[in-house]
Amino acid sequence: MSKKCIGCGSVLQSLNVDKEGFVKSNVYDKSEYCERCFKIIHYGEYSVLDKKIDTDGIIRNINSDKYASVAILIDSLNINNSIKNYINRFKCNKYILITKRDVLPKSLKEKKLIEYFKNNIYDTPNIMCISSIKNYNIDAFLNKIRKDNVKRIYIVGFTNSGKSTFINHILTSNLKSPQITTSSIPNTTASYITIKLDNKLTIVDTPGFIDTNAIYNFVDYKKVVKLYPKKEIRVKTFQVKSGYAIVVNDILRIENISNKTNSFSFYMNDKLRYEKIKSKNDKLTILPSINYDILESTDVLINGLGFIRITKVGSIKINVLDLKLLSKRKSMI
Ligand SMILES: Nc1nc2c(ncn2[C@@H]2O[C@H](COP(=O)(O)OP(=O)(O)OP(=O)(O)O)[C@@H](O)[C@H]2O)c(=O)[nH]1
Ligand SMILES: [Mg+2]
Repeated sequence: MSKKCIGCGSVLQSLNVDKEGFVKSNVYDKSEYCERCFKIIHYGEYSVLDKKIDTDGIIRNINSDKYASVAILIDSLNINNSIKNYINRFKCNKYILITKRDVLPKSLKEKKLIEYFKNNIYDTPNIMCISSIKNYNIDAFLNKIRKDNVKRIYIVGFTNSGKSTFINHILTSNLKSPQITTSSIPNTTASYITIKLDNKLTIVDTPGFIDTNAIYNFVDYKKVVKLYPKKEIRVKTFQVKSGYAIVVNDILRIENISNKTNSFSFYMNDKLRYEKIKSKNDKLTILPSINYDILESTDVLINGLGFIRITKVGSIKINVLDLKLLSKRKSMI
């Protein structure tokens, strides 16, 4: 049987340095990890996998496995309306896990978040918030699926939703060594990684789905690593008068184009550069733009970065790297 990298699931090979699973032939026998994983783990050196993830194939495989249940992991900063279609594609027993609870402000009550999800995205009793980093609800989830007699659980979700980190924490909590490679660049996991936790339960890590609307499609990977918040967000709120705008790094400009003051709260990395400018300043106006009429308290999502809560009725203009990054939802908070 071919040997697999325990970090990303690729079949180890020494023939093509540019393909997944490469290890030098002289270390093949003793290697557990491919060279790409080794470099991520030991040197924080990232390279992007040269492979197209077959999303349809993964969903088909899972749907044809009669023992399958799925845990669908959704990044708490990226709860958008399109998730529903994706959840509906899985036909087996499903659990929804909203990940990275630790980055959202503690003041946002979990009950409220879950109610919001049920009412606006997908209604199910099998839903939980988790934080792998804070070891929050990991055991509660395991207890729940054991009680439900789940035999094989596939951990699925978009890339970077935190699947492999979650499994590593399950391993640690079961006194096993965390082995899977994790990183904030897309497609860290390359193939299925099947881990028999014990005689009753098998966990399968899967390659994350690529979201063609997410920020990593439009920014250099080295920069992407720095954009996502690493810990609890300190929300930045600006009172923005008519004729003023807020610029965030070289990514986004949001302008108040109505005649009343509005309030913009940024639920994204507070280490980014936020700057209030007058509308006549043409910073970032070169980027594509869209106008939104705000009719109720609204969140504008920037896919992969977070969201901006706009509390008052009015009109805004947004310039952004690519309009595909943007979506709107009724305010979650
Ligand atoms: N703050 C926080 N960050 C997390 C948490 N879980 C994962 N991350 C971070 O999110 C990034 C992606 O984590 P991974 O576990 O590699 O994500 P994945 O879903 O396995 O990604 P792919 O393998 O590419 O599909 C990493 O930088 C993790 O450190 C969490 O609970 N809280
Ligand atoms: Mg992974």
